[in-house]
Amino acid sequence: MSHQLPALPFAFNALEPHIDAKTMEIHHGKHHATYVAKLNAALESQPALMDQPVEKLLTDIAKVPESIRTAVRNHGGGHANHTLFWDIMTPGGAKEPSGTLLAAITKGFGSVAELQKKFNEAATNQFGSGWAWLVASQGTLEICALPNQDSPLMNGKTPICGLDVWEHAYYLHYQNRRPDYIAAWWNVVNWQKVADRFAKA
Ligand code: MN3
Repeated sequence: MSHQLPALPFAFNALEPHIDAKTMEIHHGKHHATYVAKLNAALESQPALMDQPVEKLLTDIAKVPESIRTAVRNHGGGHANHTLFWDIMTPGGAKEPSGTLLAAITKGFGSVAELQKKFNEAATNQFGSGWAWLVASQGTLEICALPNQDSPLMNGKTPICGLDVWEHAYYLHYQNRRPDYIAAWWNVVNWQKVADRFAKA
C-alpha cells in the first residue's frame, strides 16, 4: 500500500494568527503532498519496501538500496517530519507540559523556559532549510537541529516535537523574520501530544 497524505487534524485557518491559513494550505496540500508522491515514486522500484512504515525506512536508512536512499531520506523524511508537525500543533493555544514530560524537561533543562530558549537558538541558527527537534534518547531529552528533511530517526533518536524552519513554513506571513515565527509557534504546540510521544519513545 502506498503512502498517503494524512488529513490535517484542523482547518487551514485554525492556527491563526500564529500560522496563517494560506501557508497551511500550501504547506500541507502542496509541499507535504509532494513528499508523499515522490516517496511513493521512489519505492516503485523496491516493492519489498512499499509496506514498511516511513519511520522504519528512516530508522534503517542504511539498509535502503543506494539507488533510492537519497530519495527516501529527502521525501520519506519530509513525509514523516510533516506528519509529526501537524500532529503536535493544536488550535486553542498551548497548555503547559505536565507529568513525566515536565519532569524530564526539568531534569534535562532546568525549566520549560530554558528548554524553549535552547530550542529557539537551534531553530534560529539552523542555516538554510531544516528543522529544530526535541528528541528522546534513552529516556532523556535532547535538542538538535538537522538540515533539509533529515530525521532524528536516522541518528537513532525519537523525535517528539519539531519545528519546520524551511522558508515555505513561514515566509508568506513572516518574510525574513524567522525568530518571530518561532516565538509565535510556541502558542500552538500541543504538549499533550508531545507527552504521548515521549511516553512511547
Ligand atoms: Mn515544510
